[in-house]
Amino acid sequence: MSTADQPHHWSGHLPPGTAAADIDLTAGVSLPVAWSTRWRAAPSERVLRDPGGGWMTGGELLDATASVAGRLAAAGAQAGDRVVVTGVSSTALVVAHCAALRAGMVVVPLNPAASRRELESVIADARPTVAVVGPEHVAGWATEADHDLVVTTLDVPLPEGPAPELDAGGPGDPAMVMYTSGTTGAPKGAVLSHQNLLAGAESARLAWGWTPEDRLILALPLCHIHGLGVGLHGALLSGGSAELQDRFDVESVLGAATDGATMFFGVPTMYERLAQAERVARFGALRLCVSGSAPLNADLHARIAERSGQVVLERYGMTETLMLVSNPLNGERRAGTVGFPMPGVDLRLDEETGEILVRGPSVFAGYRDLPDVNATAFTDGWFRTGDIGEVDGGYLRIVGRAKELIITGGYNVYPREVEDVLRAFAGVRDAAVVGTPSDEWGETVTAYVEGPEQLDLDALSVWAAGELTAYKRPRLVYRVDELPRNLLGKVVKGPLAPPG
Ligand code: MLC
Ligand code: AMP
Repeated sequence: MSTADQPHHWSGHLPPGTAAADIDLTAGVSLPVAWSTRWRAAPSERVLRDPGGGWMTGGELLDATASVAGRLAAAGAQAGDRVVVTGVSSTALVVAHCAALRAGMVVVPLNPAASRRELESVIADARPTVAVVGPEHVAGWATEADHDLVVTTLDVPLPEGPAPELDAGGPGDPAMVMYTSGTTGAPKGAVLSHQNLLAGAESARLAWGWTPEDRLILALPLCHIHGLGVGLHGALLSGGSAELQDRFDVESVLGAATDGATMFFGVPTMYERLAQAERVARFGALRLCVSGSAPLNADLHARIAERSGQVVLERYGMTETLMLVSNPLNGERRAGTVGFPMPGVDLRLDEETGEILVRGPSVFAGYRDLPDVNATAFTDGWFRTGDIGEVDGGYLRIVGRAKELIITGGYNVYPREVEDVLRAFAGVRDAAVVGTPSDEWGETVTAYVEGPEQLDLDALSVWAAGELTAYKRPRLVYRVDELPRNLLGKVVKGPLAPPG
């Protein structure tokens, strides 16, 4: 990469008068320390609004998280033990999450719509002590998966116990394990330390000028890094507040936008739906709207700006690294690019492939118990993102992926996992899964299955629906007599196209 091709330095995100050398993203020690300090200092401030409408103050969060930490500990969970937390957004879900973190336990967030197979593989790998579970059917599966596991509901109605030592997790201690299915099809648990989580949230706070005056509309699920690691953690760190919504609904978001909220974070599919709403002009009332998790096309960016005056700020991140690159709060937000590195992030492009390599305090140290995978995930301490970038005038553009990945509605789907599920269906000889471009979803998961003419594609879809979280399920399924292969017999996906 020539000097001209370097992205702007992250100091470009800092407020005027602040130098990069003055920044220590981890000075706050850990999120639990930073949060509890804030809650103690301002116990009557409203912090979290439940989808049901009730607010929780800092003082209530301080007490509720200490109490739940005591109950988790009395149930046998110690610092370092994994605690699965899964449910649709609510203050109870957040309390359980923060309580476990405050007690030094390691949170394993899980999508509440996960299939039984997915839940079982997470439990087998993470070996949790307690599972805090919203949906009743998931609680049943969890109990059957591990009879020693203490399974409880989101309110954690377990016997009381004295609170364990709180806010004592050290910067290098694990704080969360987030599962991604990965290119091998098997789940990989990205281990994020307290330092990673704090640095990631602090970097977003600095770059986006997040203050105690802010109120975030939080309609993203709280089981992925976007909603949880940036949205929730950042809101609690900034001293501002968050309005939780238990599902994404255009009218609820636009209603909140003109009713006291200041920020919205979303994925492009959400912006596409907002752009089409009659009352989209309301969106202009917000101070800041951030898009990420998938590419936001320049046309959509322009449509939102035209119809609402809102110039969406696009950023790029990953579960393993938290937020990496962002357009600036002040300065040009260049559509079709993701901006330049976030505070604390070092970034370079692989000279041969253009792959984006990163390092910094928010970048994880590796996947749980996978030394072989970890050995190739890093090069000389730089994490290989698997995304291909290009720098143009100091701004990074994501131009492709070195990894096989489909992004649908901001959710990542690894083709290998879906192919493994399809191959297990009677009659299917082989399967190839690709993304088909879609205006609404970005990409649509599409399967080509090799099998006999009488293969029942409807039954196959029903089978896949039982095995996979809904967003991973192929929405388009085509039967083929034979998948295209190279001389070695390996399936080549390039020529795959819908019949006719
Ligand atoms: C829902 N469906 C999806 C889907 N979401 N299908 C494909 N892809 C998706 N993402 C299915 C539903 O199961 C349903 O299927 C049908 O689509 C219509 O449902 P809907 O009610 O219209 O969808 P909705 O519930 O509104 O969900 C859309 C969405 C949601 C955009 C709100 O997908 C979402 O919350 N996406 C955000 C994902 C996210 O948080 N990603 C961050 C990852 S972290 P059926 O068959 O039942 O009718 C990351 C790092 C980073 O990437 O940088 O941030
Ligand atoms: P996940 O593994 O779910 O954390 O998703 C991370 C991946 O999402 C990245 O490696 C990128 O491929 C993709 N991604 C995130 N933000 C963006 C963006 N703004 N533009 C393009 N891709 C993105």
